[in-house]
Amino acid sequence: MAQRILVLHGPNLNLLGTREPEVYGRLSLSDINERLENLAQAQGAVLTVFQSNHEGALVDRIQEAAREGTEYIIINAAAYTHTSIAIRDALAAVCIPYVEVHLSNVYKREEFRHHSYLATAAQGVIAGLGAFGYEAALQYALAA
Ligand code: CA2
Repeated sequence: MAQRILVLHGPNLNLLGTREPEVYGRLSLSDINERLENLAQAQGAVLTVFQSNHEGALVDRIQEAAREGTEYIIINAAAYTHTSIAIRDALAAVCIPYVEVHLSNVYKREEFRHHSYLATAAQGVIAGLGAFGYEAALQYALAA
C-alpha cells in the first residue's frame, strides 16, 4: 500500500513568493508543493497538501488525516507554532508522527518565535533551510 503523507501549511504561507523574499525565499507555495508532489510521486507515495489561515481548519484537517489513514505529517504551522495549544493537542490526539518545518531560522529572529508548542512532540524540527526543509522532511518521512 502506498504511504500517505500530509503536508500542512499555516497562516500567510499562501503569500510566499510575493513578499519578504529575503526572509521566506522566492518560491511560491505552489512551487514548493509541486516539488514535494514530484518527490512523493517518484517514491510511489500519496501526498496531500493543505493550507489554511484558520486555526480550526488546521485542527479539522489533522483530525481528518487520522480517519484517512495518514501515516506522516509535515507541518509548518507558521505563527500558530508559537501560540496554538489546539494544534498541538490535535497532533497528539491523532498519534501521527510529524516533522515541524520553518522556512526561516526562527532562532535568529524575534524571541517570541523561539518557542514552539509543537516541537517537543515532533520527530524532528527543521528551521532556516528554506523550501529545502520541506523536501528534507519529506525524504525523512518517505524513509520511515
Ligand atoms: O519561517 C517560517 O516558516 C515561519 O513558520 C513563517 C511564519 C512565522 O510566523 C514563523 O515564526 C516562522 C510566517 C509565515 C508568513 O509567511 C509570509 C510569506 C510571505 C510574505 C509574508 C508572510
